[in-house]
Amino acid sequence: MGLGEKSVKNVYIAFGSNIGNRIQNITKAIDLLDSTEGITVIKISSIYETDPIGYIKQDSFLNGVLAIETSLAPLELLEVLQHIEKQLKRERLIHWGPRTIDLDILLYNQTMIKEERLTIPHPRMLERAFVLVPLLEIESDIMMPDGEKARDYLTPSLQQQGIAKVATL
Ligand code: A4P
Ligand code: MG
Repeated sequence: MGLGEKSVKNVYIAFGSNIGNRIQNITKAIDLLDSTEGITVIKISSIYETDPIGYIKQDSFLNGVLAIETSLAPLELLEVLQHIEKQLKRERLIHWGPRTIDLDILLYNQTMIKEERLTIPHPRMLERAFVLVPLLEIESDIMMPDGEKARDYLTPSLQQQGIAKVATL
């Protein structure tokens, strides 16, 4: 790295949509991300149709995971993601409820962050097949900052969660 050059971080982002034209919401969000200065989309997982977890009286989701490279700091990246959510007219009516697009930071290099606005690794990522399956699809050897392999969390009971590959972009 030369003087003045910003270091590039490897970051994984989960996306999910369960309102409107879900594929179009996802494609738009990815295009907006990739056209943001300081962000390059490197890999996109398949798109999975998934049963809602948490608040279950809502339509099924399309979920997936992106690998990006970024020179942005964690909170700068969070702001970009929230701005894109806003541009796609996401309305927060019900916690864990329906959304046109949800963009969550899963991993930021091997950094651990616990701040009011941002927790990395994402606190629920290891309990959710709709996150783990696409993440492992694009990065099968991915490690958690505590040295565990993400793959070891994909237990048979987690694989019971309804999730099916439906498309590739
Ligand atoms: N925040 C803290 N850490 C992070 C992070 N690593 N990445 C804060 C992104 N944001 C982070 O999120 C609330 C606040 O979390 C943000 O203001 C940010 O400062 P939000 O997106 O506004 O609200 P939310 O989506 O209702 O909450 P959250 O935590 O994103 O919900 P989850 O845990 O992601 O659950 N079922 C299926 N099948 N597929 C889904 O995608 N998603 C949810 C949402 C529930 N059930 C689902 C799915
Ligand atoms: Mg979110």
